[in-house]
Amino acid sequence: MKSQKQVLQNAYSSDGFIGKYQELVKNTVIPYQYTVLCDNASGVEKSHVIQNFINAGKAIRGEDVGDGFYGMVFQDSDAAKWIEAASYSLHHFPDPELEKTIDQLIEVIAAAQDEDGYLNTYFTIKDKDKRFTNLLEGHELYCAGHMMEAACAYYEAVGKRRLLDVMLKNAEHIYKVFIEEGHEGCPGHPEVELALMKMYRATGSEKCFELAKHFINTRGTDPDYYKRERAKRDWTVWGNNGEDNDYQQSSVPLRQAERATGHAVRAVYLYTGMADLAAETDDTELYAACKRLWKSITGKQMYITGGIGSTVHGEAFSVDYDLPSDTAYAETCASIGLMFFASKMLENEVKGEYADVMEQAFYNTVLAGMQLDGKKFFYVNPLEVIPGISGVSPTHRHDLTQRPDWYACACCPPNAARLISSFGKYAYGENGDTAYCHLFAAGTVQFENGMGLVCETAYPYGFTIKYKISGTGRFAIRIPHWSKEFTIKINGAAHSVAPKDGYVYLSVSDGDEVILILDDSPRFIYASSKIPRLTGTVALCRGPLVYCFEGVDNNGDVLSLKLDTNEKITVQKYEPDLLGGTVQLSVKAMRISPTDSLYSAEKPVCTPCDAVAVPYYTWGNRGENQMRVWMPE
Ligand code: FUB
Ligand code: ZN
Repeated sequence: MKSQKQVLQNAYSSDGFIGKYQELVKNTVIPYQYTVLCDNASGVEKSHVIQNFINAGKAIRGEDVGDGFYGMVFQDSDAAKWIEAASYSLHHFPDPELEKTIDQLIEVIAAAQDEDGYLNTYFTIKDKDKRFTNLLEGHELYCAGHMMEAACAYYEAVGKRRLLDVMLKNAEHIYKVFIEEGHEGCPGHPEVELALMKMYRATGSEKCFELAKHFINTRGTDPDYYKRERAKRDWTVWGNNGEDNDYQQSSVPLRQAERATGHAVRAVYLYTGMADLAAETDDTELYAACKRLWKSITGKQMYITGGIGSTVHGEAFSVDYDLPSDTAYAETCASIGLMFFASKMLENEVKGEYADVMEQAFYNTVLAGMQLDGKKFFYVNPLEVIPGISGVSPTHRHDLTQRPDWYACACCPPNAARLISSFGKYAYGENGDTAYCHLFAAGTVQFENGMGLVCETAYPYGFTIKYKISGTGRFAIRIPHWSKEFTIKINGAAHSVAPKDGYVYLSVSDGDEVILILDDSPRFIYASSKIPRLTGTVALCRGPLVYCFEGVDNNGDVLSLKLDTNEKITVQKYEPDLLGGTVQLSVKAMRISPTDSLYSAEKPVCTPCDAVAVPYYTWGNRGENQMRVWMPE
């Protein structure tokens, strides 16, 4: 029995923080990304993704494939994620023109589907006979999963079935290959598992459900599969030998997994599918494995910004407590996947820690992944950059100081867009007569159980959240772990209630006004001494926001600053024109005077000063400069 379920909700309000991001996605990100996908954006990496579908359609019809396939083996997924982002956006902002564009694109995609349901432009254009022979690297099931997610989103948001039917046929084909014909192996890049669960709910197809179960239950039961598969092939995509089962999350059956390992995005997509299946089927053993994996990530392998997958080597989890700030990988997609995982954990059990992490990842790494103007994107999210070293030194080449417009491997930009436009899905949930609020966003929400609410808040810059309730039932609101104190008022009267597992449960009636006031104090945060190089350092947070220090606010140099944590943090006033509207924090600090020599026996001279911090998600928006989250104290 699910503890509560996600429903697509409108968390949009034109004056809310999330609403502004959703408008940005609608007005800028979606149109901009579409021009990139059509190869009409100048000066950016070529995409060719739509042309790939056109060319695959030609291959299906036996015509000349023109300029063939271009891009990554998983290029198809960029179009899928764009459709998903655009679909969720249509839910808030109906737009016949955009709908027409999606419908046309869907026809191009449908034309690239083979008679038997197979759909993948790389293999259709390049070599039909190689289908499903390189599960390790080929990404066919990954691309299928993303297109299934797009199909479900378009159906959910707009009610049109065309893409859903295409992807159901595709899912049935995969079912035939892997279940009826007994093809061995599991997706090298998990994703289809979580997508099949969505397909199952959207279409009622038992085949989708069986297939999701199959991939989850068989993964790790045959640890030699990828090695055997590699030995049968005389070709590879990237030269992966299939021998690192930890990397492939396939060394043990998933129910026995103890630690999150390997490629971080793959891991959290996989765990999302597992948690979804566990909730759907009341599978306590599977949920117990999910809990261990959750703990392994959030207790030992996660940055304060909600970033995960700390090493560039394989875009992967490293060993426990290896969380370097300056060489961090922390891919934007991995934090998005962590949010997916968290939201499915919430469907197993309503616990504040899941929504806390969802929020931590969103307001910090996910938002940092996108420039404030919606046109540039970070793939990698370091917690410290030093121009001249970051992006330059061989050990720091992946940690860029500025967001590029686009990437040859463009997984993150459309992923951020789909997440932001579906924010309401993560913010709310319901079960029977209870409506849940996990995340705070101004907007109007209608639950399936008949309850509804209008939420007004300036969160994350205002800490009062006002709900006007319609309908009668229970209303559960998360109290974030960082809010040491909070006040609840119902119709103006203070209401004393103790949180249970991070949520307060209130009985509400039609017309009630519920006000939640959270703790707005800024705080110093200290890291575990097990994390190398963080001893003697401190980070600044306020509400869900992690702050960072940038050179531009600190005389061009943050490396020479040490914070005085005996002094109070000052909260500056809200600046509507700074960084899209923000609140800076300032702290008393000491600046170490520069010396000419590399090393010296002389004790540095320190001069008192004020150090100024901005929210981490806004960094890198004012030109190239130093940035640091963890500061010496
Ligand atoms: O492999 C597909 C996507 O590209 C992954 O999820 C990202 O980490 C990037 O490698
Ligand atoms: Zn990515």
